[in-house]
Amino acid sequence: MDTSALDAKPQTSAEWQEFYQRLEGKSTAALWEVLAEIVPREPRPACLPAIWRYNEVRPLLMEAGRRITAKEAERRVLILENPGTRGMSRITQTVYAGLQLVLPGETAPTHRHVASALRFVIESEGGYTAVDGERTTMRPGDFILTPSWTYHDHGNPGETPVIWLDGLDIPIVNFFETSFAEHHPEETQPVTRSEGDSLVRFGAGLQPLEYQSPRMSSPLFTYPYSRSRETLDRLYRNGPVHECHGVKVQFTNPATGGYPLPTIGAFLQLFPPGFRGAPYRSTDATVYCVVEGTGRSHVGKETFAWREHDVFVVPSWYPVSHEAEGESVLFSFSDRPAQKALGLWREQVPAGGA
Ligand code: GTQ
Repeated sequence: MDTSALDAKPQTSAEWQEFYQRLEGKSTAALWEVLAEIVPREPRPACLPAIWRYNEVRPLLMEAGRRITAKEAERRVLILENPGTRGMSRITQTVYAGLQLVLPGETAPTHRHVASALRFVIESEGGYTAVDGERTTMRPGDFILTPSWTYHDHGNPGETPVIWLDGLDIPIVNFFETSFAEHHPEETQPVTRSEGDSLVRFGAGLQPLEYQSPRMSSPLFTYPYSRSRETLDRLYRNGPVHECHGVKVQFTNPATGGYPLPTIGAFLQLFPPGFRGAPYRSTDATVYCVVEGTGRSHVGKETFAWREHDVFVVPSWYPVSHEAEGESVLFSFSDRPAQKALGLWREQVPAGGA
């Protein structure tokens, strides 16, 4: 490939600068000065590899719990802000992540917004989230959806703090400038369907005869860890184990076989004891949350040692390789469905491998 246009050098002479000033005066600019930056040869992510250690962030979340109620805050959440994009309320360029706390006896009021959300439960003994009139009890490791524009509220009738990882497509919605949000007339929305209803209707490889997908998200709201963990366990016994990913599955919309949300995909993977994964990269910057075990992940030039509930992020096109001590499980999510829908997604597995 020739290099001229993609690697242009700036024109600095007084004569050029005078021309550029006249361009600026008419709201125009020289493409050749910025081409290499706006059409890079490969992704140049603004976000950086980073890790949030649960034992460091949890005390801050609990302090927030002493300072403000869930009701006052609307949502009591510590945003996990990427160090490369501070102040922008995001963990990657396209995805938001936060740790949400609901204390015993608290509720977080009912609202809805265009942004889609996922919850990955970290601590809960009887907390719930309600979506469209159906409550779902939260258990550690459960994956729960709040599709776009569905009313949702959270509550904790139990006796211990409830904490989960939030993942939302807020930066995508705001990039397109398409955000709407509103409160429900009632602080806690009425329960109109029995607990487990969506799991009964859609969680057994069956669906009601008359079902026609009313929206782009999965009609199944909750993916209990008891089920997904057993799937990983059996897949591990049946093999094979991928050289990069270990035993990896993706959460699906059971009505379509596609992703659970139109903008965010989510994954669960198991590493056998002593796993040493080969490097892999893809264009979807990925947020990982450790569910079980301890290990290390190499992300570009960084190495993150991780343990249960730690969150770390792998930016777009950074090589990542995972190593596990004992048997370990990682949850992850990214904007992969949005990239695929737009024809943007690429991945690279080791040459000759996989
Ligand atoms: O639970 O509805 O972390 O609206 C950010 C915005 C959680 C929520 C967040 C939200 C929510």
